[in-house]
Amino acid sequence: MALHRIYSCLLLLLLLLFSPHTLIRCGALRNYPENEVTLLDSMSTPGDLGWETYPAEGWEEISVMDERNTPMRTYQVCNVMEPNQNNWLRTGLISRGGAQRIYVELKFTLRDCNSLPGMSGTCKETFNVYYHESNSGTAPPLRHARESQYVKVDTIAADESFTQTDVGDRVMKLNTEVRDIGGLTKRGLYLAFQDLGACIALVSVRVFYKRCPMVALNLARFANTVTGGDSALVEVRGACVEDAEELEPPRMFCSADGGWLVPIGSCVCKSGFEEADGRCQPCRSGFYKASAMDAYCVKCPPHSSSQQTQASECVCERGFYRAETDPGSMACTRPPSAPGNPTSMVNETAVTLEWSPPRDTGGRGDVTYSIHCKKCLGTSRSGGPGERCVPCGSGPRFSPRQLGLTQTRVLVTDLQPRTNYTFSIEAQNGVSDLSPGPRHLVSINVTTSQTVSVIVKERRSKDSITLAWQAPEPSDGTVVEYEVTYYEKNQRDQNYTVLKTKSTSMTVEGLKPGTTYVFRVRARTEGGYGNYGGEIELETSHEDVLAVGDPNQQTILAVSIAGGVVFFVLLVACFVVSGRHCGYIKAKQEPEEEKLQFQHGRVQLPGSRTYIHPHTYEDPNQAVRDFAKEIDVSSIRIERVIGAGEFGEVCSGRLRLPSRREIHVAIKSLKAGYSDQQRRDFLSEASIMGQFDHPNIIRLEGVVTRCKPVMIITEYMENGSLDTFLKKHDGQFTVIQLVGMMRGIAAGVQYLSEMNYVHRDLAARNILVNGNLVCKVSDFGLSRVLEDDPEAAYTTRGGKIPIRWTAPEAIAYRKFTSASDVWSYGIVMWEVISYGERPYWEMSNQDVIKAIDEGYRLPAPMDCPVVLHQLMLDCWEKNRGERPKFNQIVSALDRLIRNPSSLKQLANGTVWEDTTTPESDVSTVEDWLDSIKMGQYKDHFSNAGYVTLNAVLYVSISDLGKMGIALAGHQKKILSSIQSLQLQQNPHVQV
Ligand code: ACK
Repeated sequence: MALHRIYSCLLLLLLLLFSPHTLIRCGALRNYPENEVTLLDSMSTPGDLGWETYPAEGWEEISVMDERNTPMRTYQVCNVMEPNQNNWLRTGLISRGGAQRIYVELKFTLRDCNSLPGMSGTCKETFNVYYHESNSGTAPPLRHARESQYVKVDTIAADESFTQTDVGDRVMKLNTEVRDIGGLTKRGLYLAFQDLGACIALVSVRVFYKRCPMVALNLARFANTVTGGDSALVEVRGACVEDAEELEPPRMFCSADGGWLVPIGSCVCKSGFEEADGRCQPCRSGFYKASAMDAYCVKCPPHSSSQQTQASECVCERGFYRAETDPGSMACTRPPSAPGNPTSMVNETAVTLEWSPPRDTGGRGDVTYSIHCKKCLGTSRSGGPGERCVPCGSGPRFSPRQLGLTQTRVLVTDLQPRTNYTFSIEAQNGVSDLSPGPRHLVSINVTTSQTVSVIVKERRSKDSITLAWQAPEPSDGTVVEYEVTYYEKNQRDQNYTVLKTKSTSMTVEGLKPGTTYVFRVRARTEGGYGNYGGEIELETSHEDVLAVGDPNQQTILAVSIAGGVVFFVLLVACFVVSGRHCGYIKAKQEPEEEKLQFQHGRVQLPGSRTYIHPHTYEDPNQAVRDFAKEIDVSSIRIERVIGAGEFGEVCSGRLRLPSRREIHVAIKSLKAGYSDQQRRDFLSEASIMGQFDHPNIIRLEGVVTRCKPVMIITEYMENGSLDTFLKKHDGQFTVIQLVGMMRGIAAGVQYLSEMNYVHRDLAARNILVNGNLVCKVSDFGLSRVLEDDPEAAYTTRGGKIPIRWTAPEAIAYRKFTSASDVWSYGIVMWEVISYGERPYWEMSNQDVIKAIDEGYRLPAPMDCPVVLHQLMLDCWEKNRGERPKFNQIVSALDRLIRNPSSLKQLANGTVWEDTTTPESDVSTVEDWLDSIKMGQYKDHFSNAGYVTLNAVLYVSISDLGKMGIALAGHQKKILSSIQSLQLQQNPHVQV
């Protein structure tokens, strides 16, 4: 016993020998990541740690010096020679700082038992970590430590244990392991370390929690946020920075690993401020920003200025104005000058005034004109001395109007004859009313002349009327002639007749009997025509008026009807022609729609196979007969239930068809009490699946429809659906294996798209995985495709859509195409790389739609090669025409598989590090295992049949388990080396 103790002490000394070397490097690198808040760091604790130990001869606190000769404290134990070790070490109370989940980072060295001669089973290579939560600051004494009092965190094994040779070579084998402890509720906790007989130096213990560090984004500040207790996201409201206001409430999500995700909404700088370096800065003088929605301050417009900084508008110079409706960006303007060159043309008691626009419009385009009218009575002409002028009042009529004229012309009628008028024309614009200055007018004087006085009827007969009128009073000009105009009442627009005479009466002949005519008379003097002296309606006397309608009119009617019919026929023809034309153009623009038409019409494109929609069959049973083989129920043996579908159970079983070997199958059955519609929908999946034949599409074996229950039989996929499979094997595949899965799915959907089939519900849950990791697309059907999907949500337009997987155009207006399948495929890629993580985590569907619309895209999952994330982003192009086609996706993935080193560059900016540095020239499994110091597993590999390096490239973590390699550290090391082998070269790798 004493001998054992001495030997252990010797080993401990060996640990100490090279601990300082380690500590120097650890100590020098003590910079914590920004998103980690350290609660305890044994290396930064000054003086003794003074942790409690039990028993006394167990863990021991040791001082070592770092490179700056600062003493550092570590705990070591090395009772490897003595059996039944149970050595406890416990920290003081560690306050949890409000976090519900904390992380424990342990740095330690561990002695390889194999390198200690004669250890006969007492030596261990692991230790246990426990914790105890406490409000009071007391912990159960270690002397009586029981598992019910301390909760076990994990058993810790070393990735790197060291040997005697390592000690001699002073090769450092420092292990770092991190474990998390969730669901904490009490004030603090104690950590305890249990050694059962290993040789350990616990170099450093650091306890921290994660938070999303304070950031400013989109002019909003997000405070330090402690991450959620479970893996859920914490939604955080941002506060706008100074002088900014909310455009849409800024929000972000703090992820469990301390990263910010999915910014939604933003702030904008208030009016008078603009964004610079993530802050809002005031506009300089001479500049302004009118609205928060404007991006930047801009120079004041002409004739305005801002004397102060942070101006939201510029003030107009003297004499310049801004109308109420003028935007702030418009130059300040002034009233226009007076119009120019007024002219008049008098016609008896009417006058036409014309003028030219003002020389200066005041800088505006909204110049209008108003006419001011004055009537002057007196001896002298037009406004001269001795004349009395008064406003015209409401007598004269202005055409088109008196105020707000937009043309430079107006007709004034109903003036008094032989009267002097003064018309003043004023130009105005949008700021005229704002200017206190005098108005700018131009005036013109006008004198009116004479009108023929009232007409009277003298005589009438069946075909003539005699009129008489009085000559106008003597005026400036003598009457040259009179003009008599007449037309048949109500026919004015069609036909009127003008007659001339020098006399003051006239007989108009050739009129229709019993018909009313309208007559007007005006005089012409040397100065032009006067006004008409009113109208008179006169009727010729009656005679034999035709009883039936005018034959001409009948003809017109007949022609109209015939014309109408012809017109209608033409209209219909045009409509048909234009309809076809539109259809053609649309088909050209939307090749997918063109395809759809073909598929519904069951037209096969030459040289290609096209999927036939079961709805194109009048009898859906015929579609089932055409595409699915009827299987005799006696060939099927049901073994067990493996799940539940919408229509009934899913079972696994065996199918033995005559003269074929028995195969493993999945059997979906239709539960009792179904309706006809349900039966049709259920079987529609078979009539769709039965048309496909591709290694990455689930294969239909047949259907049972002649007896109950109705069944669909497909090939059996040992590993079930991809999402559950990935979650179950988190982190256990090499990136090449993951790319291989993606490639298979892409090849399957490429085949579907070539068959013109749009899946609409691509998601990891609808992909099945067989025993060889081959992924196959499943879940075909009609209405049930989405009804069946628990992820599908009702949209505002009705109908269910799996929002997180669906392209925006399909959500917004149901534009489902192969391009929208590409979008969903990108999401499936993300699911694969993140091992079944839920896309957009716990965000609500509404938030997802909004974030996508604002341009947000899912970030690269952990350890995701940059090329794969880029391919995902390409699949998520907003414009569906810019997304890659499935054949391009398959080729891209093939290139990656052929050239795995292109996967080394990770999206987080780092490069895949091969930590195991296998010999580059290894050619056998034995050499390879030796090169990574795992030679002890040679027999495990050869017994399991892995005799070539190529075969090793397929090994998964579950294979290692099956071989009997159980230590987590060793599994990790071997898999990581396999990944290196794959990534470094191997063009022959095929998954
Ligand atoms: O994730 P899972 O194990 O895989 O649970 C679901 C369940 O049935 C309901 O759909 C499983 N499943 C469906 N089709 C098959 C199949 N062809 N082979 C194996 N499992 C299947 C699916």
